[in-house]
Amino acid sequence: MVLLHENSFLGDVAVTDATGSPLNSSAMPVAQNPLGKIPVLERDDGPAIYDSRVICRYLDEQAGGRLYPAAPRLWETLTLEATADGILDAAILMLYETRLRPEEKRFADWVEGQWAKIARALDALESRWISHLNGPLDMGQIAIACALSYLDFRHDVRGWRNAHPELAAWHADFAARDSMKATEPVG
Ligand SMILES: N[C@@H](CCC(=O)N[C@@H](CS)C(=O)NCC(=O)O)C(=O)O
Repeated sequence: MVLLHENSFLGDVAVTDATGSPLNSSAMPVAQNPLGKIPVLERDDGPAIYDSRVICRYLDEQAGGRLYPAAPRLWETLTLEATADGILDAAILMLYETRLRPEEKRFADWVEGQWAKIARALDALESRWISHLNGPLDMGQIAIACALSYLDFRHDVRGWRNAHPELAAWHADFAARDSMKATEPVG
């Protein structure tokens, strides 16, 4: 959604809601994505495509392609996107553990193992990636900003900003963009 705002491409994509989980995929677009996950993008010119990274790259190309730079910077952009995706996957698994798993079956060490992945990723962003994050706008920055906003949304109690002041300052600036303000998570 942030990419659509940044590329002024909102009017070219119809957005529909879907909710579900590994315990209930009945409302998910499983015919379009056998993994039963959102987002999925249905296209007029080919089969449905899925996974945020695939969809974002496709939509950026359709919109004129300004959020994926040429190599060699591209490899950094894609690595940042993958880092954001990994943070989000771990954050969602933590949420499922407390929301979906019966209390007597919950495994605290496993949850901490997921948080440890996120914490290492945050450390890497703070120590190695600030200069890229401050460069020309790209999809890596958007993905990381969304992942950090998701941590605020679902795992605020972990206080990710405490040990990551430069990342926190970068995120504060980025979150003030119209595209981010228009797409803040609710619910
Ligand atoms: N790496 C995937 C992750 C997608 C994902 O986990 N989506 C969640 C959103 S809540 C979902 O659909 N979960 C349902 C499930 O895992 O069954 C992407 O970025 O598209």
